[in-house]
Amino acid sequence: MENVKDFLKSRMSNENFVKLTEIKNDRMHKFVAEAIELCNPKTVFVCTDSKQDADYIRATSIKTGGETPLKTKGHTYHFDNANDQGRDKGKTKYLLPKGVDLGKRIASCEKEQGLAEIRGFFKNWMEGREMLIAFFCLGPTGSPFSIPCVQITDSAYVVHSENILYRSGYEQFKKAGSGPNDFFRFLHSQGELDGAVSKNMEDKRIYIDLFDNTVYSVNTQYAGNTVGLKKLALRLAINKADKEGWLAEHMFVMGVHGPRGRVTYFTGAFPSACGKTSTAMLPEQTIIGDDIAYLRKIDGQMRCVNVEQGIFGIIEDVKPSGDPVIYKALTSEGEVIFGNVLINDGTPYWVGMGKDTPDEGINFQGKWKKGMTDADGAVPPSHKNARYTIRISALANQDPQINAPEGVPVGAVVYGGRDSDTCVPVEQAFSWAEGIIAKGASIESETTAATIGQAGVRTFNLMSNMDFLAIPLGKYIQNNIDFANGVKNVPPVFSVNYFLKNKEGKYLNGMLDKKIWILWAELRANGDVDAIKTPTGFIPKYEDLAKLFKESLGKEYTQQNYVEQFTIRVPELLAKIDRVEKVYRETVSDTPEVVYKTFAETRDRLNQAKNKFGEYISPFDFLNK
Ligand code: SPV
Ligand code: MN
Repeated sequence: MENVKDFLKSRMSNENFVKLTEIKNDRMHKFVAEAIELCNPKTVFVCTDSKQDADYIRATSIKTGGETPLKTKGHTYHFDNANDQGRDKGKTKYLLPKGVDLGKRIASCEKEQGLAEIRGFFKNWMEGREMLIAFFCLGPTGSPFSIPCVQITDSAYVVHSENILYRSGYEQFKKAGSGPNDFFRFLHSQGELDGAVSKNMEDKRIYIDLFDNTVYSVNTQYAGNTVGLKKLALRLAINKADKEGWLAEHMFVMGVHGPRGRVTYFTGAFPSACGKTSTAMLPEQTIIGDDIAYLRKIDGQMRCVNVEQGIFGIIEDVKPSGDPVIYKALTSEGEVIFGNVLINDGTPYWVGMGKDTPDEGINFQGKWKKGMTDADGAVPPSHKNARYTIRISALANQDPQINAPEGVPVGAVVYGGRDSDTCVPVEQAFSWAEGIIAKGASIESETTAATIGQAGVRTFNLMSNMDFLAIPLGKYIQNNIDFANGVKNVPPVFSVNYFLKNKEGKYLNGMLDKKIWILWAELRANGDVDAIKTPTGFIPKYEDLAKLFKESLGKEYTQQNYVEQFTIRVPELLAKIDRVEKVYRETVSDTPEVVYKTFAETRDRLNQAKNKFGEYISPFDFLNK
């Protein structure tokens, strides 16, 4: 290409050319020009931050079949291919130059080879289609956290999702003039379509070029694989944060409301389906974000922002009794995209919505009827990973600080997991570093019978960020430990587990009990309550919980409930340490020594307690010692 501007002019309407070139960033022009040359679209549309452009995108998504309107005003639905219902780990790889190694847990391929392969997929693939170019900002605009981004795609559904989920970034780009150079770039094509659905699942690819801050994604539509600013950007951000000394985490951010109007901001990392979104949306608390947070040290304080402004949440089991805030938003007028739910008569339905679903309708695999089966067994009305896309401003409890450029102070960090028989519902770590290691770097989530594969299998998920790590695991852990250096008030670290069961397989807690664990952590973070020291951390005293249950949920909390839930289960805890340590010993070559030391110390404390009290230790035993 001789001259980028001339080329752009020759391939775009004057109106779109003017919109694009009002941003004076040569690097961005070049990225767009190369994408046009490669993909060869029929037309090009440039999105500004205007409502008119946003309306055009939504209308285009509907016109092209990416979305279909529902009865309620503002609602649409979208279906992905039956084999495109989640993030595709097998097809997601880092493009690494020769000599760069991220360790064996991180999938990669040789950069030049990978680029050639993926360019082959993009070649002329937008022929006859419109290319959409959109500008967004990760984090609030005009803030030390902001990362400007450009998304190029042939899917209006992708841009529409981004319009809901992210802050617009066209004006910010314009203001920045010829900079910045290191903005994130995303190129996506749906590939060949069957109706409006990507069809070549074998050729799905998500390739991440860390050295060029660019992600390529093709032959897929599922948002976790295509919406550049979500999990694709998280991978680039983890790499950038490592270089610049901050943290990019798979975390919610919420305001927890303590006594006398006090608000303490929590960040929390939980693997998928472990209660992260419903924690962030707890009634009477305020939400900043449910999925991705950036943390920086500013003037000796840990501060964080939500990278997003919307939620792409799991819809299964969202019902009025468990998630009243989001249920209300999803059943009111306003912009919502329902993904992979059951549609009947212009109305969306999902499993666990608290009312009967119809006996037939259409879903992600076509026409659906009750009792239908396929090779995997019964076909559910809505997919297990069916989702909704909505702005946080549509929720009744949006936190007023959501767009604060300087973020909010981190008052506590929570790591969530999922197990039926090991970890107590809530526990405070002994220190920041011990919390990072024994809570965050030891997260496991247990499969249930409802998910694919065997029930009861525990999956290791480092800080719940495992799928997105773009740096070696040991380095990532060390960065997290070191992040507390120079911080004046280091926040306490907690673990939570909402999924304990009794011997009969019945959950030991109600859906809203998580609120009590979080409120207790808020009291602890502010030094309002004492706690009981166990071999694995500090757990609540019975009286404090009983009071919180009564005041906040109007529930009687018995000593028997407490003992059942907070018994220290020594054999299971030892087995967990063994499992997690094995992962580090066998698959991570740069594990910091302090990780093994922490495991050894915890093991010693558990063994000592076992010798004194037995294998299953009531919390009262620690009190009476
Ligand atoms: C998750 O799976 O952690 C999500 C949804 O938040 S996805 O966009 O697929 O990553
Ligand atoms: Mn997530």
